[in-house]
Amino acid sequence: MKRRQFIQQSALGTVGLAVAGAAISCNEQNLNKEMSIPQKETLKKSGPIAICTWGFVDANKTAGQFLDAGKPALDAVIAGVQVEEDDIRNTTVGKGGAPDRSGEVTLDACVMNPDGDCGAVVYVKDYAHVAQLARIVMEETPHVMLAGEGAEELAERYGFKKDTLLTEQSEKAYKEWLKSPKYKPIINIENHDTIGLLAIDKFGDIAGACTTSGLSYKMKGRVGDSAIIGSGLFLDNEIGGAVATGMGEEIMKTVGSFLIVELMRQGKTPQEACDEAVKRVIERNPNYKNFQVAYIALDKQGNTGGACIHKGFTYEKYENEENTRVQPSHILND
Ligand code: SD4
Repeated sequence: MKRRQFIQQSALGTVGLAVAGAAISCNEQNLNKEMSIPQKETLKKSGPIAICTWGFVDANKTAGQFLDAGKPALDAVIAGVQVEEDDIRNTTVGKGGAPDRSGEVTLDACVMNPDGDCGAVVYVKDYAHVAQLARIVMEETPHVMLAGEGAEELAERYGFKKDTLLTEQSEKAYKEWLKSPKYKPIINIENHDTIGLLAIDKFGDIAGACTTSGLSYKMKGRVGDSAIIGSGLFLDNEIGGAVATGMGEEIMKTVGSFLIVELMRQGKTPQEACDEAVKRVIERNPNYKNFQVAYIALDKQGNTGGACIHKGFTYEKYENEENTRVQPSHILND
């Protein structure tokens, strides 16, 4: 069986399950019995959906409202994550992000569009809107990833606003940390963290973005999972998408977001796929109680799921003009 045909049949199978037990309309019956090729519009069980990591209500609503206004998913996810890139209260994203051990704030981000194109930037100083910068890499250069000075030069060339990312508050916290610096990077288990945002738009197309300042007081030059396509973010517009947050080193070892999309391709629901990806992280890692890893996922039919190690993680879901908080499955109850 050709790959495309297989995917289409799997997708049909999922739709069949989704409508079982409900009053099945004539169209849906036809869809199950007669259609051999699923059509985008018919397959969608609802309107646009946006989901994002942690409790970023404003960011997720912004993305959702973009979608409701008929904007493409990529515009929506970038507008959404920019809310956090601008929010100085978030110490893990954009302006106000915690610095590395040398006192410098460096940002990582990536984006993917429905065509499977991707762009990423890492180790970026002085510019907060790194998800948009990743989009410029994707759309305006022949490359997928730019690092450091090269990315900053691109930002300047495209008129991005230069900014001081270290705020008074994050500098104060850094100085406090310097009093007894531990080499261990600190991962925030319960509070605001990296934002990864996935959206499915009115046309049924999926896009995603992920943006972060990484681990607080990380080693100079350290880059985490958030800008690594397949780890912090992955999507296939025929299947669905996934994003990650938490200890990037552990996410990269299992290429978590790619894994989730591949598991969904094999027929797992977003929830089952996220559960399996977390299981992979903890399986051979006796230290798993000491860090957080969390995933969220969205499939082509608009089903969502999420899983994490520590209970403190939640995700936001915008659907039918409403934003709700979802508590995903978790391994530890602390
Ligand atoms: C990183 N995954 O750089 C990011 C950090 C993060 O929640 O997600 N914090 O490893």
